[in-house]
Amino acid sequence: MSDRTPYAQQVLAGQSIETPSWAFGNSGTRFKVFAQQGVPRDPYEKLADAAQVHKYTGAAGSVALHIPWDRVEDYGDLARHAAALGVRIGTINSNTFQDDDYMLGSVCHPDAKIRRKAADHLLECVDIMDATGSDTLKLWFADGTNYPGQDSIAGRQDRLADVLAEVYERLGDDQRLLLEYKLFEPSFYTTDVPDWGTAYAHCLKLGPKAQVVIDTGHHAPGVNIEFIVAFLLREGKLGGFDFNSRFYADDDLMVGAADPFQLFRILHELALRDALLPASGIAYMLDQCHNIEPKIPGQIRSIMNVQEATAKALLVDHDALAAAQRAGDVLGANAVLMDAYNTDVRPLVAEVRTGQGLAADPLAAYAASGYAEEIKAARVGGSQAGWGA
Ligand code: PSV
Ligand code: MN
Repeated sequence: MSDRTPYAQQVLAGQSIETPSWAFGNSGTRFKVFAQQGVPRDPYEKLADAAQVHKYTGAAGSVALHIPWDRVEDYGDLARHAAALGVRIGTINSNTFQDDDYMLGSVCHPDAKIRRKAADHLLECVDIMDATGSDTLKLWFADGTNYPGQDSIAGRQDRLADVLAEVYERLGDDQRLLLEYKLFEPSFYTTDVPDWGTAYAHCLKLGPKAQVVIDTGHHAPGVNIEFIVAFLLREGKLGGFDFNSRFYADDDLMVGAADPFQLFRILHELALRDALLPASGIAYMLDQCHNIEPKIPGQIRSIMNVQEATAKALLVDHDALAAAQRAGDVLGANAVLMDAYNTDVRPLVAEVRTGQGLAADPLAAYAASGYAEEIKAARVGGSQAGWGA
């Protein structure tokens, strides 16, 4: 065992990764949404499932909501329900992409009435933050165009800036907004927030309560995400992550499934700056859809993947790395990283769990609990939650 093991175990014990409420509902592609048995019918049942992920991992104590998918009568009541289950409401995610009015965009739409509607939705999300105790608003805009000449590229930036400024003004002292970028989809010619630079420029103008969120599936193939992490972290503008993995585009597969080495490299940049714990202010979240795998185990597996990549990142010997870098020892520096990456950290992470009174294997413990059978039997009738594609 490396002498960084106790430190790694201490950080892992305090790590927190938010689960997305929508991961528990049915999802799919534009070709087919496959329904699964036992899927939640409402946000209350989604929180119950999310609480299971926390129960077996000890690391998923907050749950992201997506409005209007998680719209309820009484948000205070929903927050109390979460607390009774041992979890809390995390980020509030807006949705300005599933209304016919948004065909040509939302906050960047050429028609002021549609922009007003979208802005009002974002303000409603801040009201929901007030009611649930959430401190983070997460904004992703599907806005963009499909054809050259369709709309003014610069004009759309002006409209975006205006709405963002209005929402920023509405935030309370302890609240912030995270702006998410995405290369393309659903727009194919221009996207109004396509990359971290655009998101960063808007956040910089807005002020300290605006930061960038990195969804790991939102880049062109081959983009060096850890560079973006290092840059934003240095600038104090890294607000959080939507973790998932991709083989082609925005696949929303389980984090660490496609490229565990990339996840390690990202987490290494965060470990270098001691930014892995909640005190760093970075919101670590999953943003995934489990189209063909069972949802609760899919989330548990994802948390485990993040924990294992984190453990490897924490084992990197920073002193040896810095010494090799100073000496210009290219191979030596690379070897320090690879030694950590190639360590089997599963026993270390299991020890953290047992130290917290949890089972060493969360997936086995969940399977043995009978919860999956229980919800299949109980959740009959009603309409299953889904993201409505
Ligand atoms: C967009 O693709 C995105 O990553 C945003 O975070 C949305 O809120 C989320 O997916 C919905 O699944
Ligand atoms: Mn996302």
